[in-house]
Amino acid sequence: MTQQAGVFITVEGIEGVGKTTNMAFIQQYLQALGVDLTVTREPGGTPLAEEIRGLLLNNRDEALNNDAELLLVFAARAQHLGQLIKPTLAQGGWVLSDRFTDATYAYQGGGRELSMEMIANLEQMVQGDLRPNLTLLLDVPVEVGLSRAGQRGELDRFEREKQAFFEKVRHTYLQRAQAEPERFCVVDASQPLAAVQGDIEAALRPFLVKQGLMDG
Ligand code: T5A
Repeated sequence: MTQQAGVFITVEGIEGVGKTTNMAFIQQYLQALGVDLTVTREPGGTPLAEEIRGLLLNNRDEALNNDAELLLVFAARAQHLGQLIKPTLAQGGWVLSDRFTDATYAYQGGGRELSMEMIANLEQMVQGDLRPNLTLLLDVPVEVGLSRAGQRGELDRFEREKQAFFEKVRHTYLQRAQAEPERFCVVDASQPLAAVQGDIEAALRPFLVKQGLMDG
């Protein structure tokens, strides 16, 4: 692990899995325990990184080259890390982020089929040894996620991708969770919201015990 003093938690999953909904729940849960929490998201999290988010998500006539997409994701991340994540962790704060680099492996690596090795090199360059301490992967079948996301009006550039793209994204997420069980907790997010939040709480508890915030 890195020499960070704080704690870094990320929430991941395909479109419509319920990240935004459950981020609010996790935030309330942690703050009730007295955690000094900064909530953020990727791509984005700072004004400049949010501008890059616009470049990545907005629909336009000119197609975005896959390598350009990957570099924009990491450009936004470098800014986010430098301005917000690293300073917060260095001061002992906790950071809760809606997506981080697992999304790059899943979308650009799995979905776009870019080289995982190239992504790992960029990850090392931009992050050094910094990795999340805990990653909650909310998992639903692709058709469930897309149907939830589709109810919100106009689709962004990623949401316009076909089901096969999201199957590859989901598969890559699950592979990564299997490869790093000590960091990932996979939650079945196809259940009713109360059950999902019960499982999130159950996944957080042992982590919070280890952090000394709860009794075992
Ligand atoms: N991206 C990002 C990359 O390609 N590479 C990267 O490295 C990074 C960081 C970001 C996009 O950028 C890409 C991936 C993404 O395409 P985003 O806004 O973060 O976009 O992600 P989205 O997945 O588009 O966010 P969504 O808002 O679509 O999904 P959420 O947040 O997972 O879902 P949420 O909470 O809005 O819920 C969707 C609907 O489902 C309902 C909610 O009420 C809501 O209506 N819902 C449930 N309904 C029934 N049962 C439940 N358990 C429910 N949970 C939620």
